Amino acid sequence: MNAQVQDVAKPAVTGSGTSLRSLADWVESVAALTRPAAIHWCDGSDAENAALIAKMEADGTLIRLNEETNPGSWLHRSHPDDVARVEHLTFVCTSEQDDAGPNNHWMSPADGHAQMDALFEGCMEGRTMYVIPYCMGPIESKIARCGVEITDSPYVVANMRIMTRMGAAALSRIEREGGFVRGLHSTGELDPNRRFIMHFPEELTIKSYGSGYGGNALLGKKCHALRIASHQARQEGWLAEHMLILGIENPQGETHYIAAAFPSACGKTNLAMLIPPEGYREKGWKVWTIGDDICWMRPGPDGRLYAINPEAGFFGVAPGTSAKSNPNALATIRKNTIFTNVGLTADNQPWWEGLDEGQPVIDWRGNDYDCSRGPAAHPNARFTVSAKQCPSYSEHAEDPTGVPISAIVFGGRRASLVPLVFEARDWTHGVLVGAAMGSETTAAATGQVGVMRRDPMAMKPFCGYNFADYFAHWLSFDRPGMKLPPIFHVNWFRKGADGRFLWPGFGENLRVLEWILDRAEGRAGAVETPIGHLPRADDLNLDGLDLDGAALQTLLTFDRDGWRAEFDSLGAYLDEFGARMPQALKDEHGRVVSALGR
Ligand code: SAT
Ligand code: MN
Repeated sequence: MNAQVQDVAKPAVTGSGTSLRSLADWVESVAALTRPAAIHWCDGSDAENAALIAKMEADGTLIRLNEETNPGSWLHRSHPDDVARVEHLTFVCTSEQDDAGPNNHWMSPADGHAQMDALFEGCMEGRTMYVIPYCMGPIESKIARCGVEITDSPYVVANMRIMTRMGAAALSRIEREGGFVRGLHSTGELDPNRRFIMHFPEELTIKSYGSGYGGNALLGKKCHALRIASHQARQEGWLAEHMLILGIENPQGETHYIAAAFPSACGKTNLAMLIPPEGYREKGWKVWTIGDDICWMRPGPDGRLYAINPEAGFFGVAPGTSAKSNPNALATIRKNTIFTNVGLTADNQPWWEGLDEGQPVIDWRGNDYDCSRGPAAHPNARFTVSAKQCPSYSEHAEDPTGVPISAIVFGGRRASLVPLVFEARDWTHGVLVGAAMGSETTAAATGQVGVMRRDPMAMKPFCGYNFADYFAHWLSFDRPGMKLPPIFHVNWFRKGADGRFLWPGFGENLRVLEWILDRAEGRAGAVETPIGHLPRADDLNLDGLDLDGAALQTLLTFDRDGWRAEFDSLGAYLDEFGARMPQALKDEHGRVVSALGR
């Protein structure tokens, strides 16, 4: 009788299994805790994906979209309470609270594990547990790193297959290397009161419960490639950053690469896929996409920083994506795309606010669309799609050595004060410019939208350790033998008195990027101010741009009084980190404050 009960309880196993003892033991221990009905080792094959998709279509997790207009594409409607990252439920569990810093929610590792393991206990009963080996970065790249995510969500498996190099090749690398980041995920009951995203950087471990949303559930993305990787990067001398990477090819055929940090839902995907304005296109300018969200950079033998995109796909914001804002994205998502929380047209095409054509008849919750009840698509509705489908995807995106970075750009969403662009005087000043970043909050995280907050280097939600140590790590790159790129700050979001954006943005941003690259080459002019070097109107190529003189004036003005107040508030922010804040950064702050005068 007993033997029979044990037989029934033992989960059926499908897929390869592993020869790596530490991985096999971990999977076994997770199964003992979560008690799934079955275990499947994912190989990433087309057949496996087709079977998962069929299962999800049958149970309503995925809804087939119009096969003619959107072949191979699906709609997923998440639970209405599970539509964004949950920063208030995201923890970094380090032995010492100070190692996580005031920028993170902290719990002791023992308490974190106890709390999570209580949630995971028996949570996969009746479900299949999927084991997903994945690689962040080109599979042959030394800069790439591997992880294994265990999840009970087939939606997560399908998304991880697009967003990472997932399956057999990753498993072979893991078995060869022996080490990997451990991620355990369950959608649980999708109850916001039983939802936590916990990181244990010292153990290279992630535990996530109660959400199926991208940033909370696709553990290769923010949890691994930023929070855990930032910790690894600090130990090993590299940088894991919330940055897009793009290549700009000039008419001479030379391509220079820029890494740019912006907070979530501030246009990283649009900038990474930029289409040059007509005048530039005619002359032969081209823009190449390497990545739209995450950048891993490390010094090469020549002292330059080399970057890879650890991801293999885009998890982009759908609303606002249009033929004007991002035609490359529209072309990318025409097939084989998973849409989450968009609306539907009468003929089953995906629809979101800002799309130029079509009419919604069903909203993201699955109700008849009624504009008085809010938008058709959730403001944080997303598409998941392979980067390979992007018309501007760079052939160098798969280079194992990465691409050399010629300029680093920081940018926030700032309605006032912050000019269109300025250049930091040197690396230390540039680190201060990154630390000073502020931005208005967006729908990518739950909570109020449009509130200004400090978001250093766009890493506030993603740095897996104390920001004071993070700034010190950035400063440490300025050493003999390094050929560091210049650092810039941009603001596409400045508004006039009438509340309208002053800068046209989108493709026209190339004008600013051209100035940035010319500065990097020592070719473009600027005026020096206490906050850095600003272009004069003559220093920018504004040919063919219809921009009113007063708007341009505002965009390029340095407002001394406004910056004094900004630097007072920045000083108070840096002080929150106490003695751990590097003196060099405080000194740099002091230098700018005295240059601003009283
Ligand atoms: O939700 S994600 O974290 O994956 C995207 C984002 O907010 O940047
Ligand atoms: Mn992001």
